[in-house]
Amino acid sequence: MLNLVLFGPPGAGKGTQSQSLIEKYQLVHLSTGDILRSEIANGTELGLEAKKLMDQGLLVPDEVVIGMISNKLDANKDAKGFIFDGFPRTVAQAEALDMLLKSKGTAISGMIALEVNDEELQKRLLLRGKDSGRADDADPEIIKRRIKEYNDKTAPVAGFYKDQDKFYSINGIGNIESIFESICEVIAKF
Ligand code: B4P
Repeated sequence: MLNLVLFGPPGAGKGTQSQSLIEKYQLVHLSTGDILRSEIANGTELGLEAKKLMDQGLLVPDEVVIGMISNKLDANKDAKGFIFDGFPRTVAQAEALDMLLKSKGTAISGMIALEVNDEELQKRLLLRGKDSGRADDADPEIIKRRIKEYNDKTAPVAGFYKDQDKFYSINGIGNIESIFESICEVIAKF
């Protein structure tokens, strides 16, 4: 099974690259951001709680996203593999994911981190904010807070996979196709 964690700060291109990866490798795409936005769109209780945090650029509690991922893994028992996009975002989420996959007799194949500097992230997210309707993309102060949340809580997740010898870093600046090729070269080494 190919189980890939796509990692990087907000706006690094995780969602963008996932689209091409799921097609090429026939993986099930698990984006916690997309799942949360669909809960919001459906007006569920979980969605209403998540929206308050997401609109401020803050992370949603670990137990909420871990529960969502567990349900999705159970719902896709015959998958060839998974691409985890935007998850795990904390070390507690990474530990929970390891346990969930172990209980299903599988494991993470590798983490690929897209490296993009803060200035480029700001530029990309504000550009998307012009027509995405996403409150968290519209305000430079909220974007700064998302980047701070990433540096404080999410960046340490890289160390978790480095310790397991599963960490690979890629330059996330440049054209989308050449970044995709670099990711495929890394996957070929798994
Ligand atoms: P997410 O939905 O995961 O999204 P993201 O961080 O905004 O972005 P991504 O890296 O996928 O960027 P994209 O490809 O779209 O998170 C949103 C919020 O949900 C979080 O802040 C948090 O509140 C909550 N959340 C989600 N998961 C959670 C978890 N596990 N735990 C707790 N809370 C969680 O690219 C961005 C833009 O850049 C696009 O417009 C794209 O077109 C452009 N772009 C991409 N690649 C480019 C390139 N190479 N060059 C130029 N532009 C590019």
